[in-house]
Amino acid sequence: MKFKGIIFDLDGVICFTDKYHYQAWKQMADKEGIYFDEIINNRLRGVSRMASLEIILERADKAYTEEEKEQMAYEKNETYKKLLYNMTTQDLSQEVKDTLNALRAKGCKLAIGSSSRNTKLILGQLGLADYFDAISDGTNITRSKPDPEVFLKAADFLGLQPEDCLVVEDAVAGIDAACAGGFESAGLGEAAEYEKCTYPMRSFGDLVNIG
Ligand code: B16
Ligand code: MG
Repeated sequence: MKFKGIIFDLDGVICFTDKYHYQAWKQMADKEGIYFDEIINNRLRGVSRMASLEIILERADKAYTEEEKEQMAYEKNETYKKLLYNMTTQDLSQEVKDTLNALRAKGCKLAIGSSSRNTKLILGQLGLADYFDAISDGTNITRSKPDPEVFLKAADFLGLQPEDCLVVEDAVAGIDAACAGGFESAGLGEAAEYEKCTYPMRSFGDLVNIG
């Protein structure tokens, strides 16, 4: 493996919290009478909470104050957290578990690079609270993907340079962030179709064959 470190996005890569984000945003949008569907939801992948709200509000027929927006984002997050509490170690797939362990056995340092402010809660639910060598998430950044800040911090926390780290992402915004930071990337789902992705993958387990 040519990489000394691997930085994993969380939602859409390690686990599938996207369905909970959708349900929680949908509840908020329905309450406000704002049209929201799965296609709009796809645009929220990797995007921060407030930036996600702005995308949803593109379909609103009234303007909201900053205070109202804060309240809406707060309510969405309360709904989302209730859904997260139902997650268990069963929500971590055997493929992800085995691949992480195999990469670690090859000597790679493993980090999380997620936009989510709920990263530690999610990792705890999955039984991964103490697994990673570093965690860079929504709580330690000021600029969200496609800005590279979350990955640059992750590399820094690992004590590595971007060129020595591989970023694993499911979102186009995340691949753009990796590129902007000078990282090579491995992509799943829509990220695998994106021309800026260095290593398109069909499945998480493909990681062991890279480099
Ligand atoms: P939170 P990732 C991202 O996670 C999600 O893909 C995105 O939909 C969400 O808005 C963002 O986290 C912020 O999440 O509201 O929990 O702070 O893909 O970067 O792991
Ligand atoms: Mg993601």
